[in-house]
Amino acid sequence: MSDLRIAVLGVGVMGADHVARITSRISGARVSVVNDYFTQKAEQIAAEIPGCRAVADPLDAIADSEVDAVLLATPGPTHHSQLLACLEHHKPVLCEKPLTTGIDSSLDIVRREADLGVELIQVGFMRRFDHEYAQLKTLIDGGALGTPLLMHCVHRNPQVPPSFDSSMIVRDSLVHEVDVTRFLFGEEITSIQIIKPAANPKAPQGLQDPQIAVLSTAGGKHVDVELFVTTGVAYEVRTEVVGELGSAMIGLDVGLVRKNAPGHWGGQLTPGFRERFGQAYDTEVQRWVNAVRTGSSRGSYIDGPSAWDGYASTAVCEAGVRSLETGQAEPVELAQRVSVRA
Ligand code: ISE
Repeated sequence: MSDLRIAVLGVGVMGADHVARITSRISGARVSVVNDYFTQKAEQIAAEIPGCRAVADPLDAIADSEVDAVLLATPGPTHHSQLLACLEHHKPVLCEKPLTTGIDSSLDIVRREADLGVELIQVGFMRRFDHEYAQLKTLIDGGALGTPLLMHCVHRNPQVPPSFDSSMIVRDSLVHEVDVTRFLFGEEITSIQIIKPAANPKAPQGLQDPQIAVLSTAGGKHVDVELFVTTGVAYEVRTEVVGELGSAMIGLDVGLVRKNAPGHWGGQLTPGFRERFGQAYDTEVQRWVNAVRTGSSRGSYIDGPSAWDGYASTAVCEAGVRSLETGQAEPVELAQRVSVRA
C-alpha cells in the first residue's frame, strides 16, 4: 500500500510539529501539501520536505488530487468551512480542537457527516492517547476503583500568548478536561460553573486567571478543575479520580529524581504541552493514519474522538463561557445524539 498523502493546513506551532512528526516518526504517511495563511511560512516548510508543495488556498489544498487526507491545525473560526470541504471531497480529516467555534456549526458538521454515512472526522483530543490517561481508563473500566465518584484536575501553563483572554482559558485549556471527563466517565456533562478567585497579580490586566471549573455529569459525578495559565513555573497537568474503592492519580511529573551534594534532591519539570504530550500526539497521528489506510474496508476512517465528541465539548465550553459571565452554574443542553448511519 502506498503512503497516505496528507495535507497539513496551518503550520504554526502545532501544525509545524505535526509536519515534523509525520515526516520523521509516522510510518505509512507523508506530507504532500502544506497551507498557511502566511504563505511564506508554508513555502519555507514545503521546501524542506521532499515531494511536498505549498498550496495558497486552504480549500484548494483539501481538494488537491495529491491529497488523500487532511490534518487541520488552522484557527478554530476557519474549521467549519474547511470541514465542509473535507466532507464534500470525502477526505478523512484529523481536526485539532475545537471542532468549530459554535454549537450550531458543530452540530451542522455532525449531521452532515452522519448524512454521508461514514465517519471521516476525528477530533484531536490527544490526551486519550497518553499512556497515563489510557492506564487510568483501563483501571476505571476494570472496576479497580469501584464506582468512580469524583475527579480533581489541575491544568497549569507557565504562560500563554498575549492574545489569550479569559474565555480562551475555558475554550482552549479547560476543553481538554471536558473531553477527559467524557472519556474517563463515559457520561455527558450536564452543567458547568466557573468560579473566579482573586486574579494572579502577574497575569495580564483583565485576564481572569486562575479559574476553578466545577462540572457535573449525567450520573451525578463531580469534577473540579484548577486552571492557571500564567504560573511562570512549568506545564502541570494532574488528574485524580476518586472512587468507592480508592483513588488513582496521574501527571505527577516524577521522572528521574536526582540527589546531589550539598544536600539537594530534585528533577526536571515539563516545560510545555508538546513535551508532556509528545508520545500522545505520536500515537494519535499513527493510529489515525492506520485507521485512514484501512478505512474503506471498515466504513470508518477514524480511531479516536469523533465529530460528536467535538460537538459535545464545544457545547460544554460555550456553557462555561456563559458561566464566566453569570457566575452561576449553567446547564449544558445537547441535541439528540446523532450517529453515522452506515
Ligand atoms: C493549548 O491550546 C493546548 O491545547 C494545551 O494542551 C493546553 O494545555 C493549553 O492550555 C492550551 O492553550
